[in-house]
Amino acid sequence: MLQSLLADDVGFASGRPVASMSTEPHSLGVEVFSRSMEKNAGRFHTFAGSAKVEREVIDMIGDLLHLAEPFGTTTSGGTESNILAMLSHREAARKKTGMREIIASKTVHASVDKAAWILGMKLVKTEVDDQFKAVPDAIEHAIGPNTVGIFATAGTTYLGQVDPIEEIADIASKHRLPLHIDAAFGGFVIPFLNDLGIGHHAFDFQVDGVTSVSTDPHKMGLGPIPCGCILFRSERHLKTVTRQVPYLRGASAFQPTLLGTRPAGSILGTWAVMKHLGRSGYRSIVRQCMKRTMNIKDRVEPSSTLSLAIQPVMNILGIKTKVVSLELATQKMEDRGWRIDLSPLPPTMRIVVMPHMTDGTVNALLNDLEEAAGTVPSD
Ligand code: 0PR
Repeated sequence: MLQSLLADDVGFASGRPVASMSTEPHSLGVEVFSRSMEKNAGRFHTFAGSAKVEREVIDMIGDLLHLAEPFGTTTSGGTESNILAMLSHREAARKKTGMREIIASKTVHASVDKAAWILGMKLVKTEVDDQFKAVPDAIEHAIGPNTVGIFATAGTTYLGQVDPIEEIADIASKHRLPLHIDAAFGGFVIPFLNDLGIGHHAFDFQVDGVTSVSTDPHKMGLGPIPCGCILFRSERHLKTVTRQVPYLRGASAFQPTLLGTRPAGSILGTWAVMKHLGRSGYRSIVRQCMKRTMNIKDRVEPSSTLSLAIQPVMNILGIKTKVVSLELATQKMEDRGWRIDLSPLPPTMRIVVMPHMTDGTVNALLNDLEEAAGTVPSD
């Protein structure tokens, strides 16, 4: 019965999901997770070994993001991390009265809107430039007496763009505001782009003024879902989001997560995948994804029916149509079995070139894209 119910799922092995930020998790992570189903990361007193492993995951991610002594936690993903980051901004400014405000550009992920909604805060959205990057001047202009923090993105959901983090960090420091970087996707991509010489972006704790960074092993880290991570530069910030659970003992008594009971297995799986792949493993995965991203770019650019919204910064592309409407072309792609997104800003078909996309998939995708975008509307 279950198998027949699941017949409608479009798995990564089919190559059809082309706008997902997650992928088939590395088999080692799956193996470790499947052996660890009973383990609860909300009870680290009982699962003290798992707590040590979580600490090592945090340290490894700290190493990746240039923070020698990270204070943080694993989370269920980018949404929870953004909620925690915003909570830390709110709690650090408890003395401020009135509606507390967070500033972020329009391209910030939907989970930041959700965080503001949950936390009873106001999200003030600022303009982006013609490359869909946050505009530092607009952010500075939006700062007012109720502002308690700033969010910027390294690897935007729609286009994989990186905001000008250094300039935004200068503004945050000048106004003594905390700055959170949402690198849910980019955190496991940008360090390797830097290694490969494909682009250089300072986006993490290397930049003075950045107070927290989140990144998700369950996206380009190839870890099993759910595994996100948020790191704070100082213990003070982590403490602002930590609550005591009175009846629990030892390590479980102080919880910085939104969740109580949560799987330790995906954290353990992530540890195994990170140890196994190492920097060189991730670097070759990113190299491969970027090669395929450039293959798509090379076919779209000269096309008479398709165009790119911006030059790809990482393995995410926003594709526009020139003849038929974007909605129609996207629907045709869906009808052909592709699982693709329609982004609003700018209006584009969104493609995320994850490791499950092979050269064959890319070729088939482009053939279908050219056909879907090439039919005149009256056909
Ligand atoms: N930050 C950025 C920049 C993201 O792209 C995403 C994920 C998140 C945070 C949230 O991460 P989690 O899904 O791990 O909580 N964006 C995904 C995507 O666009 C999935 C998604 C989509 C999540 C819509 C929430 C949502 O409301 O593929």
